[in-house]
Amino acid sequence: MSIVNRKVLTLDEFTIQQLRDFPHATGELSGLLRDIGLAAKRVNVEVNKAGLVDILGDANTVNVQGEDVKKLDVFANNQFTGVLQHGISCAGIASEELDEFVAFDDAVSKNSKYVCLFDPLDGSGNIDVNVSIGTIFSIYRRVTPLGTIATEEDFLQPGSKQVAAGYIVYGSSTMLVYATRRGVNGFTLDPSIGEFCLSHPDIKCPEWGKIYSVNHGNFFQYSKGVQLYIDACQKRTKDNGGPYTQRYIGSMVADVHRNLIKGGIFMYPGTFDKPKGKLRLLYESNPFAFIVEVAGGRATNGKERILDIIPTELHQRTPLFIGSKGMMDELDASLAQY
Ligand code: AHM
Ligand code: MG
Repeated sequence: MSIVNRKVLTLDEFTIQQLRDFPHATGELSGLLRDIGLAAKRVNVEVNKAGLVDILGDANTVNVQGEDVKKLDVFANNQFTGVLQHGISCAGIASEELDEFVAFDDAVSKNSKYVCLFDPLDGSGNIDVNVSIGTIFSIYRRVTPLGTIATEEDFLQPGSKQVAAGYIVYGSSTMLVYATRRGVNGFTLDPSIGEFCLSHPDIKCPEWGKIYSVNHGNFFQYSKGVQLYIDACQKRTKDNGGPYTQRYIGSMVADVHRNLIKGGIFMYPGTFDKPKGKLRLLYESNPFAFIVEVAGGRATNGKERILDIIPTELHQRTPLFIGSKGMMDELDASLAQY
C-alpha cells in the first residue's frame, strides 16, 4: 500500500494556499492554473503512448509559421483551448498553432479577467525521436472591459504585464513550473495519484553556471558579437570559472529548464538569413523571460529586455538570450564590442 506524503502539496493545494494571503482574490488565477494542469495531464498521457498508437507523424497540414504540424501538436492545441474555453477564468486564447486569437463568446468567458497565450507543444520536431518536448503558457489580465469580448489588444501586451507564466516539460518525469511575481515553483507529476506535486519550491536561477546552449550549426550565420561570446565560452578554463559545457537539446523547454535549475545561458540569435531568429515573442520568449527574471536571471534580444518589447503582431519572432545573470552580463560585454 502506498503512503501519501501529506507534506507534499499538490498544484491545487498550493495555489489555494497562496490565495489565502490575498483575501480579495477571486480564485480565477488558481482556476486557470488548474485548467492548464488538467490539459497538461491529458497531453502527457498521449505523449507517453505516442510510440504505441498511430498518433505519430505529420497531420499533413502546415501551421501559420509554414512548418509541419504533427498530430500531437493538434491534440495538445485542442486540449488547452478546450479546457480554457470550458473553464470560468479565461476570456480568450492565442496559440502558436492558430492564425488568429480566439475570443470566447459566452457570458462567463466575457466576464473573465484573463487571457492565455501558449505554445501547446514546443519542440515537436523531437516527438518522433522520443526527446523531451513541452508546453509554454503566458497569462495576462485583459485590458478591455469585463463583460465585452476580448480583442487583439488583450493579447498584444508587453511581457512585463504578465500575471503568470509557466511551462510543462514532458521528460523523464513530467513537470509543471510556473511563476508569478511572488516566485517560481516546480511541480512533478506523481503518476500514482495523477497530481502535480510541489517538488521544486522557490526556484532560483544560479548567478553563474557552466552550460551554454546554442545551435552551433548556425555559428557562421551569427553576428561577430555572438561569435565572440561563443568563442569565449569555449576558451574558459578552470582558472576562470570553466571549463564550460555545451548542451543543446533543440527543445527549448528542456534546454531552458535545465539551465534555470543548474545555471547557464540559452541563445537563439538572429542569423543573416533570419535576423529575428526563430522563437516567437508571445508564446516562447516572453513566458520564459518572465520565469527566468522572477528566478533572478535575465533575458534580452541582444539589445533590449525581452519583457519591454511592445508586440505588434501575434506571431512575431525575436532573437533570445536568456539565463544566469552573470553569464548574461558577460554576453552583453561581447555584444557591446561590435
Ligand atoms: P517549434 O515551436 O516549431 O517546436 O520550434 C521551437 C524549437 C525550440 O524548442 C528550440 O529551441 C528550437 O526550435 C530549436 O531550433 P533549431 O533546430 O533551429 O536549433
Ligand atoms: Mg514552439
